[in-house]
Amino acid sequence: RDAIRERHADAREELVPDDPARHYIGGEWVESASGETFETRDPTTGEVLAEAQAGTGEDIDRAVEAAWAAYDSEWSGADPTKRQRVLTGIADRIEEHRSDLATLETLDNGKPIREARADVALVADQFRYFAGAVRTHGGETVPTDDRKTIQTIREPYGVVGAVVPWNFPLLIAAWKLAPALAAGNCVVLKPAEETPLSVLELVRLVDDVLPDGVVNVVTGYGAEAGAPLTEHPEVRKVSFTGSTAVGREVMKAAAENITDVTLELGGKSPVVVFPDADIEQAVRVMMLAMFYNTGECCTAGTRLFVHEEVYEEFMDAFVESAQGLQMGDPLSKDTRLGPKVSEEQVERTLSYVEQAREDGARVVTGGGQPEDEALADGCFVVPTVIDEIDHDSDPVQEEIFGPVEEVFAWSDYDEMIERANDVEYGLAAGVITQDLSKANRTARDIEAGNIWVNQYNDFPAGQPFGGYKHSGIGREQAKETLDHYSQTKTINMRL
Ligand code: TXE
Repeated sequence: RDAIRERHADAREELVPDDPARHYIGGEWVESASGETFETRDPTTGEVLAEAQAGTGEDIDRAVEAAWAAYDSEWSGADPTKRQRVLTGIADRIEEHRSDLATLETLDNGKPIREARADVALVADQFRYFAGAVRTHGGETVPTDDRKTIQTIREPYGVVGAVVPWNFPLLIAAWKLAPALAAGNCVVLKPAEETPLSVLELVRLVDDVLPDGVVNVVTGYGAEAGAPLTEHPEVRKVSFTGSTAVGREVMKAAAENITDVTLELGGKSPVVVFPDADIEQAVRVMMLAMFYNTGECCTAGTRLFVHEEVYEEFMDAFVESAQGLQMGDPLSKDTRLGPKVSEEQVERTLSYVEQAREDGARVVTGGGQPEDEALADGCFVVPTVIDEIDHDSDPVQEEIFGPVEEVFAWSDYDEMIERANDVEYGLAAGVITQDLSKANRTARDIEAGNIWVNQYNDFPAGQPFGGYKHSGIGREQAKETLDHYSQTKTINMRL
């Protein structure tokens, strides 16, 4: 316990020099108009990492104004080659500082360092991808008679408001910043109150690469800083990742302002294991599908449908693997499962497990916090597997967002598919089988925006990502994303 505390204190001292952290508006580091701050904590030790500015509508107004000023004076006139150079410059800077960025992410969020490193590599690649894509993003000419010419061009919206959550603080910020900037917009971004530090570090690192005001970061709570941004009449495009409940509010506000929205919301994704699956491979895939990022993935494969012929064999191997998962200090490179992001999230996860127990479900393994004294300060929840659970119950229908797998045996394909689709969400799904015809059929039968076959949680830039049903609107991290951050202008010219 002392060794973990000491290691985190050292990393904090090295990487969090600015305390309190400030908003980044118009290229300057400024305090909140209200003078208020809030604490962000290290979920491994419970210690305060830093104070950050508690932003309000006044700070958001200032940031939106700075973003418009940058747009009008400079960024709207930046041709694609300039935007490409800036985005490439950001990617270079991220790669130069990848180790520090990953460590900071692990301190603030609690994710294992090996996963934080993987995130940072994807963050850099996201900027590189859009640096390239921006050179191909144009309009079209429309066939017409020879006395006129009709062409379309893509123009930016101007100022984009982006709100990001705490589970992938830097990566989800990049999913919004890179395409928004590539398409020619300026951005005001609000990180989650649980994890404001890595995005602030990112903008500090690229301060000399980005013209002032092109990216602005205002920290603070959802109601005080998030809502004024997503409701702002001068914000022309809103991009939000978070809970479905807040997504609904964001969309209502967008309706008032007639603003385009990209929403990436919750999930309760099914994974189907067919009887011909290679069991070892199925277990490997499920460890990634369920326990990656401590289960704090909107895509997590939380409802597992295993064919009854292989149910016992699979469960024995899966439970053994779950029990063997290396839980511990996320700064250690051997750790596979870190703490959850906050006490509040621990309570939320465990209350769902408790409800499942009360409803008569079987908790096959886990279901609580670790007994290991060394982890007593942290927000840890042990890997949990539940079966014999009612598919209509809340713990199955709602997003738990922790390391909790719910397993169902199936024998009839149509019944299984009906159940797999019987939730409000439709973000992702997995299929594990040796038979590609079955994989293809299941991929088509499941209502979800992203299907992985014989793998899971693979996110190369260029692959569209987004949800069906209540999981969201729009697609991120792909070429079509540039369309979501720009609008079509048609020019019909008589010659
Ligand atoms: O989410 P919120 P919370 C799910 C997951 C989790 C649950 C609650 O199930 O357990 O949501 O987490 C900002 N206007 N996901 O409470 O509140 C907020 O400050 C504008 C899934 O953290 O949705 C933060 O920056 N913004 C998800 C962001 O929204 C508002 C990831 C997300 O917070 C706001 C996170 C408002 N009225 C949680 N209220 C995923 N899809 O990956 C809050 N915010």
